[in-house]
Amino acid sequence: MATTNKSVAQFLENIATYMRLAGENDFRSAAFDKAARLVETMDSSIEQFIQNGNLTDIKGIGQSIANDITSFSETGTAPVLEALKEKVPNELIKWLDISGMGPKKIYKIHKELGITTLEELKVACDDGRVAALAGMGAKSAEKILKSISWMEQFAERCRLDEAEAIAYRFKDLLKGMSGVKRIELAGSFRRKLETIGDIDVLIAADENAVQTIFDAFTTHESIVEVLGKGDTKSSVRVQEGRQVDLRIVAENEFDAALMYFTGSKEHNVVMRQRARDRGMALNEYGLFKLTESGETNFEERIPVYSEDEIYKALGLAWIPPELREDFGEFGSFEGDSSINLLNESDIKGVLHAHSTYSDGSYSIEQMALACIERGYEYLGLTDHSQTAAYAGGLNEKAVYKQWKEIDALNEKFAKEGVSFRIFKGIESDILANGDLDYSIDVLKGFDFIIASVHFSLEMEPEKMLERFKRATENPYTRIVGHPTGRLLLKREGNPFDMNALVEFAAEHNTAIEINASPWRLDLDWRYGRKAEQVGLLSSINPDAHDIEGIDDIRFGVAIARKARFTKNRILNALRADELKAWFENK
Ligand code: DGT
Ligand code: CA
Ligand code: CA
Ligand code: ZN
Repeated sequence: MATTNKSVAQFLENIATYMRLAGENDFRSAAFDKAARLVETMDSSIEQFIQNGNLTDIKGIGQSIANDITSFSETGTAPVLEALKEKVPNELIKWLDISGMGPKKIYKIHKELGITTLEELKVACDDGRVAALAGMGAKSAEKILKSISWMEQFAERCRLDEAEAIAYRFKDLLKGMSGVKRIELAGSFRRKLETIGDIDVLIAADENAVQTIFDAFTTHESIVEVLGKGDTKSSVRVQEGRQVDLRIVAENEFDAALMYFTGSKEHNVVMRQRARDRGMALNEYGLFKLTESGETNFEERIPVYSEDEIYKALGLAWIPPELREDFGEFGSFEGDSSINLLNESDIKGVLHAHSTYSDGSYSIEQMALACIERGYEYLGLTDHSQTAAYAGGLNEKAVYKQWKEIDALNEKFAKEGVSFRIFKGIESDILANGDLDYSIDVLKGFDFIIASVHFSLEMEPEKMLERFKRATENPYTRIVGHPTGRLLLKREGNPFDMNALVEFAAEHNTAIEINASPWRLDLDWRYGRKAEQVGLLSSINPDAHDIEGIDDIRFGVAIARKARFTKNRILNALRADELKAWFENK
């Protein structure tokens, strides 16, 4: 991977943080902080200096830090950082996640009270020891406790990408075992909820294989605790902190169980009622007739053995798992009616990606080649705009340079007969008053513009809506980026009236992206019905900062399905020429 200004800055900041956690001399850590800011904001690429061996030509970088940077670019770390990591207890690193706790404060509490774990910290906040420290007081102790409980609440769920890694690990482990007939992931993971509580695995297996399967499950090396082990269900906790439930059923009960454990609870409630209304009982074992007194008659199984057949027996077409939230799906799938949801294979190109021009890790050409390799037909490159200095935003000069590079690459593709094109885009900051971040002369040179808010996120909701509206009606804005600004399980988004923006964007022929990064998944799928009603267009945007990031598109497609999008309302399901025409039509 290329060494970017951003990655070097992060590395240097990391050293400064560790130094403070280790209680080292303030001047030293401050020097690393200063160097980090310097590298992050300088307008040339640090990689050039590394290659030329003249890092010390940069004013403010001395020989020692230059050596650390060189070592980082060669090995991904440096001896100074590794030594610090030996010194600082691992438990203390967790304290950094407590909002409002900086490394200096952490070191002070750790040192003076002789405590290292979160539990010890909670007790010390409770019993007054933290409050008694110089410069702390009762208010600070209370604030720390509140932040810890906030943090722990978040820790009860995880992002979709984290859940996916755990879920696939167990699916891979178990699917090939002898006696396993079928295996599916159920629960909120199958429904593709944006955050996941626990992971549910369902298996149909021969009865004599059940114990061996449970044994393999509960002894996997990634497990830290077995929470329960029975004849049909076992639960474990994995090292990432998540719970995983495995249920094993007989083959003829698999589909009813899959439907039941896919949920949601709210969806199941409606399904059970529909069964009752038709003289039947639906449960995790199957669909049964009712006795005369209205009890489930387990002797009289209705012969339906797939989800498809169960839905049909209840007067519905098969409902895709992503929609099973009792959020309007019953109305849309009544009888034979259904929605032909977007599929991953409908996606023709990649919009919203960053290169080394701003805070991405790869060159434009590397990103383009990665798109080609994945079978995409175009890349809409959108580095950050000039106000986003912290992310290496492009000044006008850099924009012109980038356009030249893109023209040259497009020419090269054409000459080589490669049917692929790069669109000149920018992720323009939306300034506080709703303006875009360049003069009109520059704005009109882009093929398309994504307009995003990156600062003053905490604005009054009414003012924020106005800010977004100004940017949305701007003739150069084609797509609004990550509208709430949320970072899942970390930062709440701005609570402005999203329905109003969805309506406004549709009226002004401007799309709102579904940011496919598992940190964002923003537009939230809950606005999907409004979007459908007003005909809002969207685009499944990976917001890729590196090559792997491109593959986040799968999360975005899942959320788009949850939001009821069909491919005719998705921009990057268009072919390159169609998309270009749409870009030009505002
Ligand atoms: P999560 O784990 O919080 O992200 O959400 P889910 O939906 O995966 O919930 P979970 O793991 O508690 O249960 C999985 C599914 O099993 C759930 O979506 C529906 C079904 N289920 C579990 N408990 C109940 C229940 O008490 N009543 C009904 N109707 N369904 C249940
Ligand atoms: Ca679950
Ligand atoms: Ca569960
Ligand atoms: Zn952004």
